[in-house]
Amino acid sequence: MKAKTLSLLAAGALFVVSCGTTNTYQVLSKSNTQTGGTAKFTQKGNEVVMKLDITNLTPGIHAVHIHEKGDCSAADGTSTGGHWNPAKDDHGKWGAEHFHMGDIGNLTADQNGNAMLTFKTDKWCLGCTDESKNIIGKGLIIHASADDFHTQPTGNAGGRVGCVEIK
Ligand SMILES: [Cu+2]
Ligand SMILES: [Zn+2]
Repeated sequence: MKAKTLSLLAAGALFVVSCGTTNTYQVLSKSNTQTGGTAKFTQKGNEVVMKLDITNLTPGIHAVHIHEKGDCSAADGTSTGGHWNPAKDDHGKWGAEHFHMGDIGNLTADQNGNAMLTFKTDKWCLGCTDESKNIIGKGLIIHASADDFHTQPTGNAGGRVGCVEIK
């Protein structure tokens, strides 16, 4: 039984190596913070897996969104624009009746300011021709505060402390 599980895992790993494309980005600090870490995006078949490994956050809950522009040049991150929202829907919680395509949700930083999040969806793609799914050219933002999933159009998530140009 155990050997069978291991061989299945090995087969899965081979599939990832042969069929997955992973883009890894450094998280840029914004708004006079020391936010750092990495964001990895992997296309696996028709799904995108995002793995965030974030450092130097304030302990507690922080919103994570994909914003409409892959431009982290502004010191406060506002150059990324608003939430990526190709369907012109309302802001909300991912999977609820209304949400933006960039409404990933929240992550929690521990007492040392470290946070990890893995997120998987078939509603995104990496570089496909469907612009309602393509996240290349967009910006990932880590916020100072939590997303309340309610306030329009931002979730009242506060300033922008980390930024990634997804390119
Ligand atoms: Cu945001
Ligand atoms: Zn939103």
